[in-house]
Amino acid sequence: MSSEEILNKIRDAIVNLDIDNIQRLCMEAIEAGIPAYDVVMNGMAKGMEIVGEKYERNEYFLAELIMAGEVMKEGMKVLEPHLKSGEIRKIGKVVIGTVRGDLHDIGKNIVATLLTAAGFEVVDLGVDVPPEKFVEAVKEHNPDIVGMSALLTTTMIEMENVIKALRDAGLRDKVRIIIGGAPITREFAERIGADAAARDAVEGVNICKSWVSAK
Ligand code: B1M
Repeated sequence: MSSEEILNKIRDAIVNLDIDNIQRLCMEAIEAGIPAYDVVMNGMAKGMEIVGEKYERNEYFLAELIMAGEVMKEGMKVLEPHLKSGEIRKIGKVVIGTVRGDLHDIGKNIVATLLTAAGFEVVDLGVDVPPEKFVEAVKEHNPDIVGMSALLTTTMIEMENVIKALRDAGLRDKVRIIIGGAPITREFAERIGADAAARDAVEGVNICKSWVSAK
């Protein structure tokens, strides 16, 4: 089977909510020499996009969204050990979280995993993170970068609240801020005073790498 065929099977396993076979397929991909990184971005993430489209067309409902998230997490269990960096020296520190009111964490987890694989120390605050918790984490961990994720148009505004809270605490200029998630645009990032917006995890990691290498 070609790499493309294996990746398509993994994509379809997400779309078909096939929790029984996702780990086996991910193992097959690794054994076939496909980088774990490609399995996430060109297999599973593609499947999640299709699940989202089906939800929009009322072909899938909330139960299917939850199940698709679970299938993706099962696949990640196989792939994560293959994504981890062997580096001892860390290239920078990132505090990351999904903003208040938002429980979507699959994309944020991929970003955190790929950042770790790229050599960053990552402090993951989880989901539904209020601005005060971002501020506390910046005080405690002194990161180079703060990363925020939001998937809902109703929660993206929380990103601005985090930036305001960092500004009020005198911490805004000590960190670079990157934001991401399906509804996030460059224009929005500029408007709320973030330093960058990333369309996907790969772009996000590249932006973070460029910031620490320019230090
Ligand atoms: Co929700 N949901 N959901 N959901 N869900 C969306 C986001 C939605 C677009 C579906 C739709 O209508 N088409 C829609 C939002 C509409 C809107 O706001 N305009 C929606 C809705 C409405 C809801 C609920 C309100 C549904 C309800 O209860 N009626 C509810 C809200 C709960 C809450 O958060 N308070 C809800 C709940 C859920 C589940 C819990 C069931 C589940 C999440 C499970 C989980 O995360 N653990 C879920 C899912 C799975 C989705 C979809 C189908 C998939 C999201 C996902 O994981 N994508 C989603 C539809 C869609 O996005 N097309 C949808 C795969 C992931 C790899 O992509 O997260 O975009 P993504 O991350 C990418 C990039 O965006 C980027 O890199 C990642 C990898 O490349 N990125 C960053 C993300 N963060 C970044 C940070 C960075 C850099 C890059 O730097 C820091």
